[in-house]
Amino acid sequence: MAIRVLPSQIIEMLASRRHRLRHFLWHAVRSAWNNPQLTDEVKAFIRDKGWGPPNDRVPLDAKRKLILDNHSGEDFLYMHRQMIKEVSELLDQLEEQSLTFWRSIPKPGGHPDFALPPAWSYDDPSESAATNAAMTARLQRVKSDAYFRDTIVTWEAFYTNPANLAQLSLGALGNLLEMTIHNNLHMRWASVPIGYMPSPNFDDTRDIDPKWDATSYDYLGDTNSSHVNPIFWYLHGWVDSRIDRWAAANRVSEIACIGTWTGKLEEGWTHGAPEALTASVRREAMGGHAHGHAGHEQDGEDIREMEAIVRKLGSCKVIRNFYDVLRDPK
Ligand SMILES: [Cu+2]
Repeated sequence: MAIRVLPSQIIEMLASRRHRLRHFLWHAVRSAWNNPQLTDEVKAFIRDKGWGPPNDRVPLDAKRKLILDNHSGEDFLYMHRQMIKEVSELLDQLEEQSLTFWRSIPKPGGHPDFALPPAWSYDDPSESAATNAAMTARLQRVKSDAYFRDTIVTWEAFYTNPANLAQLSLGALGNLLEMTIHNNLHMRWASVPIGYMPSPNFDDTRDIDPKWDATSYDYLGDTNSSHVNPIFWYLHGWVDSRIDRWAAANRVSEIACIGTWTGKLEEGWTHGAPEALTASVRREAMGGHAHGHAGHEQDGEDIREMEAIVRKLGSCKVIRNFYDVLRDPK
């Protein structure tokens, strides 16, 4: 069995600027929301554009400590479950084989499809030599066999054991999963990026270069591109199946989430339908115009507004991404 590559229509949908920005902003707004550097003016702008998290429900407090009792971890699990549902429905529609998930995290030297891409060295001129060296060392560590043996195996066992799951609310589980094993798995399976968009120092006036919309930009370390990468779906399938294990451990037959935030919904959709994420992209991808429409797909008021929010976040320097697990905690 080779690694599952999604049909081109679905890849194009996932790689569209609209879908990229939705995933990027959903993560970026949550991560930045309580950051003291995010100004009230920018928060008001984000709210005004329909991208404010309901009840300010986000995973981190102003000191970047995890909040485990506000249901924001449910948002994390719910939103990604919607993404999985959306892709699954499209695969059905195309009469293609369904998504396959990791039942357990692939071992070093295990299945060749999941062999780790090698680490790379950081040489970012805007960072000090010490920071570059520290990030390089951390990346090597996350990709090492020892990291699997000492850290991943421990986390995986913890998040699988019903006795532990029975002691956690679903929201606590979601936030813990996201900030521990999930972020690090993204970096463990990441390949050397061609760069990433937008940088934390994204300047206020520049447009987003169309090169970041290419289907080849599928860097797992950036929320703008990670979901274009086939590994994303294996990894998130593993995360998603923790929901059902949690429900079984807690004898919950129907999960009632309070955290169901998926970002600003598309016109005319209410939450709960995966189409609410990307109805218009889906129409284009599946409507038989799968080729050569990159230009017109990039039009649209919603895209302009999302880009404007990205710039505002960038101007406050509050954008964090998966690769930030390699930085010094700030
Ligand atoms: Cu995500």
